[in-house]
Amino acid sequence: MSESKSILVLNGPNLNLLGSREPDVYGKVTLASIGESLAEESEALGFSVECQQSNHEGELIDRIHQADGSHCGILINPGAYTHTSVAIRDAIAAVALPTVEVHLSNIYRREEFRHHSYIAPVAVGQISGFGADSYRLGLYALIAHLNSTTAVV
Ligand code: CA2
Repeated sequence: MSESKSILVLNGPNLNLLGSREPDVYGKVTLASIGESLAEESEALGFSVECQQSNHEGELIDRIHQADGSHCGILINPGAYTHTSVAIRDAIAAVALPTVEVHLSNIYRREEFRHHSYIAPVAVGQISGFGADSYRLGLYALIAHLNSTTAVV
């Protein structure tokens, strides 16, 4: 693991609308409040988080590249790019930072086009279907992974 104990939390398209639209599908919690909870929980575990969101594929890729050297892992909800973006998958593979994929909804209970993730094969794991708790569970899983892979010197 790199020296940094900072985790990049990256959110893809339309997730800025969380809490204001389609609460039956995505819940009533806002992205800002998810970020605040993650900041508190990560601090208790000796880590920090930097939360970002973009509606643009290239910008998400730039942020993944920039994470290399400044963050030790990535928690990502790629939104609809989960099902379409070879480019985001390649960026994650290229930086080789441990990455956990999260989804608010259970993508396997929804339309068939959501059943395939381009990201899952380059992620440590995936958590899907627990609403805002998916982020919390994903954060714990990522930190457990980072702690277990830290070299003892
Ligand atoms: O369940 C998830 O977290 C998703 O990544 C959400 C994406 C969807 O395309 C994926 O299949 C599963 C959609 C994000 C849209 O977010 C909105 C939030 C509030 C209102 C409208 C959209």
